[in-house]
Amino acid sequence: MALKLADVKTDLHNDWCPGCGDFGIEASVQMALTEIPVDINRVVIFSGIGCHGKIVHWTNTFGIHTLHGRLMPFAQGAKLANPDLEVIAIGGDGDGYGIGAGHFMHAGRRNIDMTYIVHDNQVYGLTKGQASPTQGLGEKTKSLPEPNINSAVNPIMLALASGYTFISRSYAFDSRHLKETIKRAIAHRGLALVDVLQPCPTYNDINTKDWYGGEDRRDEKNRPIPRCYDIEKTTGFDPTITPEMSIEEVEKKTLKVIELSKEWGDKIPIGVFYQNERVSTYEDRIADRISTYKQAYPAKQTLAGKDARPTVDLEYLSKELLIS
Ligand SMILES: Cc1ncc(C[n+]2csc(CCOP(=O)(O)OP(=O)(O)O)c2C)c(N)n1
Ligand code: SF4
Ligand SMILES: [Mg+2]
Repeated sequence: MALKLADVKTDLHNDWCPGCGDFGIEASVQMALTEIPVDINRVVIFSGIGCHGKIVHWTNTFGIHTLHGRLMPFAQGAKLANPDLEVIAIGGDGDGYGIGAGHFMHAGRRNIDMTYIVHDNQVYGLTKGQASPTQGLGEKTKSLPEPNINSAVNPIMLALASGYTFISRSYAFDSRHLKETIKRAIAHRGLALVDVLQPCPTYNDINTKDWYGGEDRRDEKNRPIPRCYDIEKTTGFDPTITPEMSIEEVEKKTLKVIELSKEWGDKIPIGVFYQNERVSTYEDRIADRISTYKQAYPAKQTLAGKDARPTVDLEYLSKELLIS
């Protein structure tokens, strides 16, 4: 039976600030869940620590609010223990590109079949607006005493260099685009990144809803000129890398992704930048070594007998691990 929006929302009190882009992301995640062919009892959302992390409290799926920067170890562990789950990791830009950057990078090398959505508001919202790794050099939001002394990381390039096989960007208040991007990320077989540009009206007074919407610049009919443009719709860009393509074609497309990822400011590309269908998933690589993995994965194995005693011989294990 198709799910309704009310089925995937909880009625807990929401304390995000009025006008926060987190609301747009929450609505798009929930709408996407009602439109994909998945048993909601198989969906698990993991979140990091930050304002974004509260999304698990307000979304009616299994949900685990993890530790700051440790979102990916939790989410990947669950998916490997039970590959039948639909795992969605939802983090912040500080959580994933800052303290959790090592996990962000190594997750790309594994290519586990799951989705990673990042609330990218260029600040550490929960801890009162310090510059996050995506805030540009020299920018001074109202919460910084001095302009930012560090230059920004580029999440699209970071993901490309790390091996993510689906790399996309969307905007929190373009709910149709974001919802469709999330659906495509979930459908992709492999690790999918959705970097979501998200206004934080409380601490980031530079990248505001008006700024993204282009209210500060107008065309001849006095209409705002939005900054975000859809790369696939406006330029006909096709992000897919198929197994049949030659190395030269793959290189050409990858260079185009790098070129697009550098655009920022007056024109900000959104959409799917890269979808590589040539790379095996980590689950496939394990199954190549352990032929029973997909049928008898760890979550299906008995850990304890009826007497609650472990079914594995722990004494043997501890002797094995003993360093003499
Ligand atoms: C190990 C650890 N270090 C630092 C903190 C403090 N802390 C909590 S949230 C946060 C930043 C959150 O920023 P981001 O991930 O961008 O999330 P946002 O609040 O912007 O959604 C920090 C530094 C913490 N909770 N745990
Ligand atoms: S501090 Fe910023 S990110 Fe956090 S809830 Fe408020 S507006 Fe949203
Ligand atoms: Mg943030």
